[in-house]
Amino acid sequence: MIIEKAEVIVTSPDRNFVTLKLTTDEGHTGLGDATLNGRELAVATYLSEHIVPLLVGSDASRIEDTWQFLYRSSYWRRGPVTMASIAAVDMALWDIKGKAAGMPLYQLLGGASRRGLTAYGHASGKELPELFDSVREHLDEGYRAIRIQSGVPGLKAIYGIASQSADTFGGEARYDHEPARRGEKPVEEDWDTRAYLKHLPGVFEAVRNEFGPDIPLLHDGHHRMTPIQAAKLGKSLEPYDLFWLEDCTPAENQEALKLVRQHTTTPLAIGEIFNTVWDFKDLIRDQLIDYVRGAVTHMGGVTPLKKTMDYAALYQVKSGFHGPTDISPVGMAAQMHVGLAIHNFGMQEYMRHGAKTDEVFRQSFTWTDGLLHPGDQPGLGVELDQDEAGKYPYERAYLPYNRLADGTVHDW
Ligand code: KDG
Ligand code: MG
Repeated sequence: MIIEKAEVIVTSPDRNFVTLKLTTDEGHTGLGDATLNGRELAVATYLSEHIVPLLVGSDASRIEDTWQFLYRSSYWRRGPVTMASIAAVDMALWDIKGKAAGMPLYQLLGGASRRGLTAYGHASGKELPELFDSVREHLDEGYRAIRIQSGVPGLKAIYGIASQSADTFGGEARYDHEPARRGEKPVEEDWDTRAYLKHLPGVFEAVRNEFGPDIPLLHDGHHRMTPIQAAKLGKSLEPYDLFWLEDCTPAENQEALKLVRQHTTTPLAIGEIFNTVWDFKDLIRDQLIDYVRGAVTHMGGVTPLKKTMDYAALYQVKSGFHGPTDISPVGMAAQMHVGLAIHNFGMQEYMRHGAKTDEVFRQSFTWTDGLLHPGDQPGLGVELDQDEAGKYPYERAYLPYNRLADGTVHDW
């Protein structure tokens, strides 16, 4: 089974996506997601200039060997651009293998370990009434676990708050569809960690009082705290029984989590910007995290994500795969198959894509009673409508960034 054609497709229905499409001499096609939010063209170029020439003429059935070849032979390893590109190849080859075998990917990975994947949605609001409305909307949409993000008194704009995004962008941009905002320059937001630490426990207390003790609640600290601030937050949120506190400190300083762990039993999730199992190795071995936040698209594909989770299983660390809208429907499908197959599944993040995105990517997953299921189509279960994709050319977009009151750039 020889790869005859490799196409890199950039489309921007509700936001930018980069997709690799492989076609074999036997007529099978495979899709892979290579979207890197705000840096899409860097990956598209890496794919078309460096990877596509290596793929055409090679054996589509050799998934492990292709992965090792692309990872090791290039010498310059790792990093989000390289690993998103390798991920797209890996996903596309698994898609082809599934189609050739007539089986959904999860069957090739060992079959289903559960009926479906518990998924959490993103509730947010500048003030409590808006936040409560957003929680209710998510419950009505079937979510059984909810991430809580709130405005902070005195701060104008915080990443992750949907209503603020709608106000700022004339009611059109929704945070969930468009975290990387289209435009020539990134949007500047403001930040104050002391104000945030003072405010957030009260928000969780109010949410628990309103919605009761049972619903799993999550929160994303988005790398904004120092280790001792993160420890303080984890401790102050303990009465509200979080399912996880995500990215409490910047991910590159792994030592920081030792200090956080010494002070709090709030479960920790980290790794949405990690690229390989090496980024997770010490954190898992030293039991410094409870959930692996890697995404199939940024971790090099299905092959290394499955290996990472098998390693994590030795330490009772579970999955919490990153699932914002910048993971395309192709990437979401791939990690749903992995999540269904592994034993140590924890929780899947699920932000809905926009209507135009769903037209471009025809999907076969289901969302029933709070559970996602990738469906039983052979391969990943996603097809790309290239005519639809062609209607939406790339649009420049940047993620926002933060400055403190005195003008210092801060983690956002
Ligand atoms: O591209 C950046 C987003 O994917 C990220 O900020 C979303 O933090 C995020 C999350 O947890 O979904
Ligand atoms: Mg996050």
